[in-house]
Amino acid sequence: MNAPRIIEAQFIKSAQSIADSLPEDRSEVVFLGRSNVGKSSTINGLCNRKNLAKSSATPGKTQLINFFETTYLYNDEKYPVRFVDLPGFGYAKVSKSLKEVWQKNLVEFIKQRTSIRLFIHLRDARHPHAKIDDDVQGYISEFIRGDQRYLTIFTKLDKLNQKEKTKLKKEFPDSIMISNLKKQGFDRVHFEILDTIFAIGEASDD
Ligand SMILES: Nc1nc2c(ncn2[C@@H]2O[C@H](COP(=O)(O)OP(=O)(O)OP(=O)(O)O)[C@@H](O)[C@H]2O)c(=O)[nH]1
Ligand SMILES: [Mg+2]
Repeated sequence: MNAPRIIEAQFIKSAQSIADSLPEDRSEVVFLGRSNVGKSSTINGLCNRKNLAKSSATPGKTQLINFFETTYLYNDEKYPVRFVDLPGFGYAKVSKSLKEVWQKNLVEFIKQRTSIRLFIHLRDARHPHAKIDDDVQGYISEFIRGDQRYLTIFTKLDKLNQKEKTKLKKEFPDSIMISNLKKQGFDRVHFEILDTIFAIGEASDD
C-alpha cells in the first residue's frame, strides 16, 4: 500500500484561546496529552520536519495553541489538513492562576471548535495507566460529536522491550504505537488522519 505523506507544512499562528484562533474553515487534527509526552515531536515527525513545532526536554514547552497547515499527497491527490499543537496538561510548575486560565481556554477550545475532526490523545507507552489520561479520555467521550473521532497514540515506543510492546498492543488494540526517535509508526497515523477526514479507506489497496 502506498502511504499518505505530507508534502508541505507551515506554521501559521499561535493563539491564546478560541477567540483569537484561525477561522474554522479547515478540518483539524488536535494533538493533546500530558506535558512532555511528545505532542510537538509527533507533529514534527509526521511532517518530516525537525523544528516545525518547538519541542524540548523540559516540560511545559508549548504554552499556546499552535496552528500548522499541512498538505497531504495520497494516490496523486492533495488533501489539506490543519494540525493543532496544544499545551500539555498536568504540568505542575506553572503558577496556579496561569494554569487555570490555560485550562479554561483549552477546555473551551476542544469543546467548542467545530472544525476539529480528530482528537489524537498521546500517551506515554511507559505509563499506559496514568489516571490523568484515563480521565481525559473519559472527559472527551462526554462531548465528542458524531463527525469527530478519537484516537490513542502511545509515544516513546523505543523505550519498551518486545514483551512490553506485545502487552501494550493486546491491552489497547485500537491504539497506534509510535517512536519519534526511531520514526516508527507514522504510516498508520497518516492513514487514520486522512481516513477520518476524507474517508480514503474505502479505496482498495491494489
Ligand atoms: N525516546 C523518545 N523521546 C521522545 C519521543 N517523542 C518525544 N520525545 C522526547 O520527549 C521530550 C518532549 O517532547 P515534546 O515533543 O516537546 O513534548 P510535548 O508533549 O510537546 O511537551 P509540552 O509542549 O511541554 O507539553 C523531548 O525531549 C523529545 O525529544 C519518542 O518517541 N521517543
Ligand atoms: Mg509541545
